[in-house]
Amino acid sequence: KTCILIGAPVDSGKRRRGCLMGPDAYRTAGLAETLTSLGYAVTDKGNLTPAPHENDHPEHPVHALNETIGWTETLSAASQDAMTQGLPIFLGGDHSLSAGTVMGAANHAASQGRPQFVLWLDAHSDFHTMESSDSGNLHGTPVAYFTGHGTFEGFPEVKNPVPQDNVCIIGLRSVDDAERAALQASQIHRHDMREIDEHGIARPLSAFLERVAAANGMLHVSLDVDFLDPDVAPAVGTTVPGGATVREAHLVMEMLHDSGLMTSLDLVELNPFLDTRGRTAKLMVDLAASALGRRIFDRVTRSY
Ligand code: DIR
Ligand code: MN
Ligand code: MN
Ligand code: MN
Repeated sequence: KTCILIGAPVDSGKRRRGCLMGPDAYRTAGLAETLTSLGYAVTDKGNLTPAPHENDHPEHPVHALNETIGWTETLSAASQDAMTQGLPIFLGGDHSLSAGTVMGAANHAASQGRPQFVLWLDAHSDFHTMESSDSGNLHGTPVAYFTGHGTFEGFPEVKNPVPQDNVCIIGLRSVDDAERAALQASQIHRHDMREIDEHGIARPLSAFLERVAAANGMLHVSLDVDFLDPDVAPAVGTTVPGGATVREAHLVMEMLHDSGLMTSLDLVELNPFLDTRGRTAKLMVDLAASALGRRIFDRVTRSY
């Protein structure tokens, strides 16, 4: 089995800079070596660049719109292509990159006649449209884009929108009024931190994985650094207290591995400029390792 590392130094999805350093931080933290030690063949495609695009106007209410459109074009093509070669792992880059990576995965799934599912691990739902976003930051919009919710003028057409019912968001604790209303009116499966506190993180994840398996679906996993508690993962521009613990996050990853369902993965929003001695980068690499089979002991029975 081959893992394909794709550097996506996208920094256009919000105003605070630094995510462009993410891919090299993952490399420095030993991602490729870790996956090799787990028995994978690893190909590193290096860092991509956005497709040619118009200059952005500094006064436009949507920040760096054209650059993000360029990235979406590049990444959707790269994602669709990599899906035919192995398991792509996108080294972000901010969360606007998932507009492209999920679209490419969904195009590939459609070509196989299989449904696409998305697991979104994030403090935020990223379900804004360009109209509903107060910040004008496109990293808050990819879920709306790839589900076909709202018009994304200038972006590539979404030919295979991911059905809302195939999207599961876990870790929510920062959702504004417009997003809450839109989410509640949608079929997206949403699990906030209170639900995790009350029932544990395994319950919503198992239910989702069973649905993916029953549908013979492809599963894209998008892991935002701010899913994690900022005490253990400080290197992100949008920290929100009360996030997932190290063990909750590893359990999600271990269950994903045991399920055998994950077909593509984003590691997003790491801002190495904000890290302390690489600890967030190292934790993200450790989580990727759990998702790809690192374990404490073998399990006799499947745990999902
Ligand atoms: C935030 C950004 N909700 C916004 N979202 C983040 O700009 O509307 N997503 N940080 O992970
Ligand atoms: Mn996000
Ligand atoms: Mn987030
Ligand atoms: Mn659900």
